[in-house]
Amino acid sequence: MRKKAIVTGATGQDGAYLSRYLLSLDYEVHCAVRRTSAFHPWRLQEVGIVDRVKFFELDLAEFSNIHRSIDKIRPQEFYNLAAQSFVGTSFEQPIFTGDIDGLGVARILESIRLVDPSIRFYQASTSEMFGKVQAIPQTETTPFYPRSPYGVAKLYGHWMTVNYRESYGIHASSGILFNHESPLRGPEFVTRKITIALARIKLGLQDVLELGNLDAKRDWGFAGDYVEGMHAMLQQADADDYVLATGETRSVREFVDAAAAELDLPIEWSGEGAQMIGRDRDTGKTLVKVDPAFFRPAEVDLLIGSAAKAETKLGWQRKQDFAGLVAMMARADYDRAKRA
Ligand code: NDP
Ligand code: GDR
Repeated sequence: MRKKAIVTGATGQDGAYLSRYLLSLDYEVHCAVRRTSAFHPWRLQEVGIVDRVKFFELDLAEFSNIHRSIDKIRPQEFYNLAAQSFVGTSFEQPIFTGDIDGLGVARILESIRLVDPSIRFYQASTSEMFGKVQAIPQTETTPFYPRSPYGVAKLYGHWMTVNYRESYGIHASSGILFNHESPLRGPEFVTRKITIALARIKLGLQDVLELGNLDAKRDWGFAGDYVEGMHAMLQQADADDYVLATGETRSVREFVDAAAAELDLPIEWSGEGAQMIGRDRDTGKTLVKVDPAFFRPAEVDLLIGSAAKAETKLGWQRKQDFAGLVAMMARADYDRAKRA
């Protein structure tokens, strides 16, 4: 019999890659989508699976909806990828973010406990829980210190996952994933914002790229690699928590440099902090400048993870390196901008 999986957040970046991966393993994939005035499963279309998954309506704000869906579908595995996932917005919508990213997890776990405690559960936890980092690199045992309403809400979801595992024996795992990107990344996140803007600048469709904190450092991997780790966590005899990361960290400015080089737009930097400017080395034209509007009330300055436990216990390995990831994203956005 085919295994059934529910994937929430299926219309998001990870949802598309995970659904495609589960289909490749012959799962019956039930994609949860929330009702909107216009249904746009563009990522599922881009990965070529929109006709191969089953859709059903689900909102993490509604307990009865979650409970009934689990009861009706009766999956063996439940992947919770749904979230208000943009850290910047969480400062503007802290209560909504807490409801979906925190309490939403409790609603699912409670439904699983009531309907069928043998359903295996994956929670999309995050390196944002480390926030003001207490150790370098960060591992499963590094103390948490979230720096945004998003990080705080995700920490509640993480501890509820641990608690339901320890209290009720539910096979509930928490993947503490560091930033992972792709050509399917939302355009508001810094990597995709950079590749979209530089592609447009290269084609003469835009003048300048405006960014916030250029010194922030992230551990950036490829989303396609990370969804394989999510699945591996649910195949273990025992549930547990795992960090997925590359073990390398780069600044936002380094990401800009790598994407610009890929598009043959060499950048020369001058100034410091909020005064920093990136100019075209050949023409002197300003290509990148800082806009304080993109700074956050509290920042996570340096994230770098160790995936040693996942590598040893799950046999997980990331395949895509930083240069390959940036090139893939820059090329995809250049081709998209040319077609538009
Ligand atoms: P996206 O922002 O691309 O996708 C988020 C998904 O959640 C979308 O499908 C969205 O639906 C859905 N969603 C939002 N609110 C609700 C709700 N109330 N009810 C049901 N669905 C909802 O995120 P990613 O794919 O990048 O990330 C997946 C998960 O992993 C998220 O939980 C994120 O917080 C977490 N994470 C991501 C990391 C990353 O670097 N990408 C790193 C660590 C954790 P809609 O399309 O309708 O908006
Ligand atoms: P992050 O991703 O907050 O790490 O959360 P984002 O790409 O938004 O920011 C990364 C870093 O870049 C700095 N930055 C900017 N960010 C944005 N969005 N726009 C800008 O113009 C800009 N300029 C500088 C930010 O300040 C930050 O330091 C992502 C999400 O996917 C979360 O859901 C996930 O949990 C974490 O990654 C791990």
